[in-house]
Amino acid sequence: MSEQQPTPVSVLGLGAMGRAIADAIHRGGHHPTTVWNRTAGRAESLVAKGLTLAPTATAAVEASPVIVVCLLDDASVRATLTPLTGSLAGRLVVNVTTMTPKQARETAAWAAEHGIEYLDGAIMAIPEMIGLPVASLLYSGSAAAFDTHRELLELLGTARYFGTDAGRASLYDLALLGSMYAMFAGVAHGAAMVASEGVPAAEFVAMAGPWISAMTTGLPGHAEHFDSGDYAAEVQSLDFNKAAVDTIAEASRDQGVGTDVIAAVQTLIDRQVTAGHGKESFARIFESIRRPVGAS
Ligand code: FVH
Repeated sequence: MSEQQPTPVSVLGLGAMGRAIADAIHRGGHHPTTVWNRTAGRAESLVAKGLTLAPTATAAVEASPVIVVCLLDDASVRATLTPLTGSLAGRLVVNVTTMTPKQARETAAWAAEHGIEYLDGAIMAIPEMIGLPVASLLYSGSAAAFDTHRELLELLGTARYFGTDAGRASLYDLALLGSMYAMFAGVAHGAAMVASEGVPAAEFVAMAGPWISAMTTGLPGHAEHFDSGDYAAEVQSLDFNKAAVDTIAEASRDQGVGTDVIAAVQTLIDRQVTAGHGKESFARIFESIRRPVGAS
C-alpha cells in the first residue's frame, strides 16, 4: 500500500540531521512540512524554502498525521514527547533519534499504551547524504506504517525494514557504528605509530584505506566461523596472531605511543589462548566478546 497524496509531515528537532530530513521531505512534496526546534533560530533556512515553523511542539504535532522525531538522544525524546502524549494519539511517530534497542522498545511500548503508531528508525548516513540512495535508513516497528509511508521514507534514502520489534533497527545501527568506531580507533593507532617518526597521517591513511578495504574480503569467512561456532584455522592460528599483536604492542611502547587500542585486541586473544584455543582461528575472539568475563 502507498500514500495517495503526499501526507503533511512535521519534523521535531532541527539539528544538522533534522534540518536535512525536513528539507528532503519538503522537496518530496509533503506540504505543508512543519518544523519545530527547542531553541529558536535554527529554522531560518528552511522557512526561506517554504517550510512552516510551528510556534510550539504541540502546534507542530497537531499540523500533521506523521511526526518525524530527530533529537539528540533518548532523554531528549522523552523530554519532548511526554508532554505531547495527548496530541500524538492517533498519529504516527517516526523516531530516527539514535537510541539503544531497549530504549526504542520502551518508546514503542509507551506509544502503544497511548494509541500512537510507532516506527523506529536508524540513520546510516551523514546529513549531506540524506536524499541520496547511498543513505541507508533502517526501520523497525509498525509494519503498516512502513508500508503506507514507504515513499516518504525513501525520500530520505534507501529504506529497509527489520520487523515489528521496534528495537531491531537500533540493534543493527549500533552494531554497525561499533564496527566503524573500532576501525577508526585502529587507524588512529596506526597513524600515531608512524607519527612517532614524523610520517604525516595523510601518507599513512593513503596506505591504510586500501589495506583495510582489501582485508574486508575476509569478513564472510569470519562470519562463517561466528555462525557455526567452528573455529578450525585454515591458515593462521590464534597463537600466530598473538605473536603478531604482541609485537605490535611492543613496537608501540618502543615508539612511545599508547597501547590502549591494541591492548584490547590482546585481551580478547589472550583469553582464548589461555582457555586452550591457540590452534584455532583468530575469529575465535568472537567468543571473548559474546561471552564476556563474568557473564552468567
Ligand atoms: N549528524 C550525523 O551525522 C548523524 C548520523 C547518524 C545519526 N545521527 C543521529 O541523529 C540524531 C540527531 O543528530 P543531529 O546531527 O541533528 O544532532 P544535533 O545537530 O546535535 O541536534 C540535536 C537536536 O536535538 C535537540 N535537543 C537536544 N536536547 C534536547 C532536549 N532536551 N529537548 C529538546 N530538544 C533537544 C537539539 O535542539 P537545540 O539544542 O537546538 O534546542 C537539536 O535539535 C542523533 O540521535 C544522532 O545520533 C546523526
